Amino acid sequence: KQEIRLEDYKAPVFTIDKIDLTFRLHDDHAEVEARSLFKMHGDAGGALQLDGGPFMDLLALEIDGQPVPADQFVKSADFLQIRAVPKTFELGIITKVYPKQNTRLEGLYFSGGNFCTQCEAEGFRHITYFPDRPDVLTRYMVRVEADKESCPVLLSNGNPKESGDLENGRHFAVWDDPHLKPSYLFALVAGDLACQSDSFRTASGRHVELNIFVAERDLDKCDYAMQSLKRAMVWDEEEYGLEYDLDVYNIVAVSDFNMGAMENKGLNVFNTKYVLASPETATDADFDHVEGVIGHEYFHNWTGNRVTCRDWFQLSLKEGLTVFRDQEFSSDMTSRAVKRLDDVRVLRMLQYPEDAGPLAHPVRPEKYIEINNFYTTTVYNKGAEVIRMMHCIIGPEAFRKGMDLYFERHDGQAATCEDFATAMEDASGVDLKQFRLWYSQAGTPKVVVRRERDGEDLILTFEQSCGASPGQALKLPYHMPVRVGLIGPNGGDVKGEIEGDGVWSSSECVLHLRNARQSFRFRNVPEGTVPSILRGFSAPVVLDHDLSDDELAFLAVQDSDAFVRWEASQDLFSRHLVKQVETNGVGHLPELLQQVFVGHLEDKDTDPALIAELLALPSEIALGQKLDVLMPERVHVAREALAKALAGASSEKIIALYHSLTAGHGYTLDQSAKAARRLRNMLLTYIALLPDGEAIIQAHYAQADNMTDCMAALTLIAHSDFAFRDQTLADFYSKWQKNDLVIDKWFAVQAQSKRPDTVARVRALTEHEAFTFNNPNRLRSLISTYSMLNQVRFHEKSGEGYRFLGEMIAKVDEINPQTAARLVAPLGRWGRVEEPRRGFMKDALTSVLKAPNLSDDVRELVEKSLA
Ligand code: HT7
Ligand code: ZN
Repeated sequence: KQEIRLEDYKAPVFTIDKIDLTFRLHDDHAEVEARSLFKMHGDAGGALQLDGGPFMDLLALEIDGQPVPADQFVKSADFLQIRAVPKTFELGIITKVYPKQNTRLEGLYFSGGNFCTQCEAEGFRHITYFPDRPDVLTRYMVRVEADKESCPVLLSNGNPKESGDLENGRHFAVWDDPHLKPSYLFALVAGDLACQSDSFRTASGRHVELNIFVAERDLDKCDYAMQSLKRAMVWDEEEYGLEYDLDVYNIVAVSDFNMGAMENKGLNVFNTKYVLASPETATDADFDHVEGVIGHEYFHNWTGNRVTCRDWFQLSLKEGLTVFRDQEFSSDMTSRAVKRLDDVRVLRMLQYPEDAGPLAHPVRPEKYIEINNFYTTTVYNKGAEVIRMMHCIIGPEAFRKGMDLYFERHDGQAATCEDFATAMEDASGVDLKQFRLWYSQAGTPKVVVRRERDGEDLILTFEQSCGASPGQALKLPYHMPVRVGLIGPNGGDVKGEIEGDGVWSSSECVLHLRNARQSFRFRNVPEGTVPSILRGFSAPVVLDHDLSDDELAFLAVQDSDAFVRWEASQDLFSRHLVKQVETNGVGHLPELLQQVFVGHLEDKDTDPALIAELLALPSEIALGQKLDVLMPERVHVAREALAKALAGASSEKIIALYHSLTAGHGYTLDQSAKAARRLRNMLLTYIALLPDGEAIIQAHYAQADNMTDCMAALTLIAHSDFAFRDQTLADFYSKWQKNDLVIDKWFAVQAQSKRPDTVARVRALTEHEAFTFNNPNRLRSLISTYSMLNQVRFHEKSGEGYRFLGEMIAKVDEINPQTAARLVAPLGRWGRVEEPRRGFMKDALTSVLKAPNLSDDVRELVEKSLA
């Protein structure tokens, strides 16, 4: 495959006025008839080139009803070229495809007894020959024909138009989508599905039928998704004035899916993981994810569908913006403070390593070989941070005006990131020229802040820098918003008159950093005032400050900003742990750490969900990132030792708080009940380290009446040497073996175990009767959990973890290249470790390259990872 470059973008030469598609679905194949009205613009030398895939047969090709002679077209594995076409014409194509043989899960495939499609990014070309690019927008009319008994449900995009019976026990349905759309938003589903229905009336009075289609046995697990959908519809109307624009909103849940969900116009296809939820089978985090992903796909209807992307380099235009929108929705539905911590943690754990490694790329990449490899945490999560910074820089009112302007200008079009930034600029009057570097420069900037006193004044001096990334040696300084507050010696907010590029609003200010080095003077700041810097994590940077341990302890308790409180606690723990790791020490528990920890335990004024996060030690992965050289074993040992010391020093308080949270809490999904569970389950992680912890954990597991509590205990049991460990895991398996999503948890919990035998057990689990290489959820639950989340056991000094992952990548690649490619990243982090690990990691990558028939997807990432 050839590299595609942003700088080579050319507008399409052909547009399509409309397309009529007919799908004739059969047991072992599907026939697809496509009739499209083409119009040529400018001069294409008369030739028409269409994208196509290697897995379909061409049965017929006609122009204006006349067969195209064989010498007038050329067909290759990935295109079809017709030598000469008129200026306007109807193109008729019949193709034959094989859904049951499609294990790649793109194009038309079969999952759980149902036909379904996945066309983003380039799946439509595996259904028919077409200009499969997002800037070719057209009107779709789709007729689906299938056996009535095996496929009673026939769905496509848009509104239902017609349906009826055919001969031989078959039937049909016609769907009409009045909105222009690119081919990646096309969808079809046909099968035997049960349906939960509801309805919604939009602000302007449109009646919308809402349906969630699932397997009959899962019908009792759709309520939360339906309620979430209705909440999302209200939220988008209230926050952005955006209404739904069809008569039906259909959601289908399928169990074999490469990603989380897909925003096809009027017919979202979801991974079951983000639809199905009941208290017995889903954790509180699962419920939150269902709400977030349902919201995300719904919000795409405007940010992605009504305004789509001009080309795939602009992917973050829809994904970064829609993640920002789903984050804000979830913040409004749950706890804004805790949601922000969750999002920051994800960014640091997944995106920062990507941005620091061989696969680093800008939010708007400049080149790719396989676009599926660019559905990354950089495009999604850093992309959302870029939108969040714009929101912070221009303020919420101007941001809303900018969104209105963006829709006014680009509704029905395929737009660019530049169009979005221009709309924000025009709406606010703020110059975002320098800010645009966030789209084009890769890497996580580092910001060093130092303090000086000058009489009554406090001066903060910031220095920003950003290390080299692949293909980008030197970086220019970014425009970044840094939210700052000042906490006076008595714990209250101080407001110091500011000199420099910053604006106060109520108790804090936004500093605009634009230079490599820049100072801000705050006038009349009382002695003993502590600055609270980067509130709300207002820019995705690594901050280096000069606050003392005492000052951190002060902020951890006193700051009115939840993010800085949490960050100060984390910094305090990290400082101690990094020292332990670097000196290979097992020193005493510092008094200050214990005081802060107890302060959090005794805090009765803060949301218990936030307390849970304040009590958490930095993860092994977060600690690893603070080291120049990753020492996974030492990190693990030091962290366990600190946790044990903290638990031991406050055992009575921990156990008392744990029991107080048990009392009086029946299971509900209220925010307060969820918060109590979060805190109680965090306390349980400390209890596990106490001498009498085993009994409490066993009781916790036995008494759990919901999956949140059950998994909290099972995770600790899986880590442990408890005598009942293996039996508990076996019982769990036999209880839940018919529920795929719960069995995914069973695999994941074992993959996360810190026990020394984990790598052997994970390998053995690939032979388990419930393991399959064909289902992406199952693969992720075992292999990604192990290699991405279990730092100490993945980085076994023997290199066994790396060899295992290399073998898995090659094996999965034969079945599903997209999913295989998503397993590669952990092996690319060899620059962070020393020999012999480094050599073992490179060996594992090299062995993947030797696999016969390696896909472009995997090859692109492995080659970059070795570079
Ligand atoms: N926009 C959707 C992307 C997606 C996808 C991409 C490549 C391969 C398979 C895929 N399934 C879904 C998901 C989203 O961001 O909403
Ligand atoms: Zn998305």
